[in-house]
Amino acid sequence: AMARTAGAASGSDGHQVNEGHQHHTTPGFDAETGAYTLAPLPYAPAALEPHIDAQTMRVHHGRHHAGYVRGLNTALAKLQEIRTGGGDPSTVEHWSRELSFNAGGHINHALFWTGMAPAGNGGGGEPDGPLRAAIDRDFGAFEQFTAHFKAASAAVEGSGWGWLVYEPLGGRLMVTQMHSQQMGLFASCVPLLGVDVWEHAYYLRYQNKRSDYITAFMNVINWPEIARRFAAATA
Ligand code: MN3
Repeated sequence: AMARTAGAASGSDGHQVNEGHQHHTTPGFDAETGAYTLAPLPYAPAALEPHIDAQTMRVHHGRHHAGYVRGLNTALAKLQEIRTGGGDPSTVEHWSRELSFNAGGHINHALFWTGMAPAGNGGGGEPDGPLRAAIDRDFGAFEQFTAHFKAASAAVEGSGWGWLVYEPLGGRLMVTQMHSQQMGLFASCVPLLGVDVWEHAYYLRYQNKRSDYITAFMNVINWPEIARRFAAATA
């Protein structure tokens, strides 16, 4: 069995709760088996139409995200084999790279699905409360944040993500780019809102029009969930 998270327990809403960790509304780990898991989508695959189409959601979640979960569990198993003398120590670098890429892929997507909700039914609009105040303080205005987030995400070279993150040293929000599934985020930053700009996230409906996809994505952002993540990060 793989290493378990200390203090893991099941929350009253049935979601995984890791005490001391912040993403308690983000399922994707089974404390019973110690394995990372592909949680079901929190809504029907067609629920984000017309902004994100059902076929993209099915393939993206059921094949791409599932692949990262498999890769993450495989990397952990291989590294444990090496620790216990059954594997080849010269492959630690390879499996460490696999761990980084697939753990990134799993966690990014777990945050991505729960960071969205159907437009007009939990998704879209604008944040309020402390998150809104922090956005206004750190970006000047919500509209300026939106323009910055969309531009940064559209301009990611190749495959990657755009993120709104909380940086705890300075206590501020930042927008940053991630390349692949893990490269470019700095240590200690807490990811709050991510948009997947790998082609598999949008190509079926939007082809090469990544900016149109990002504009549509803004209509399905689950701001109450992003505000919960911000509250947890700043607690
Ligand atoms: Mn993806």
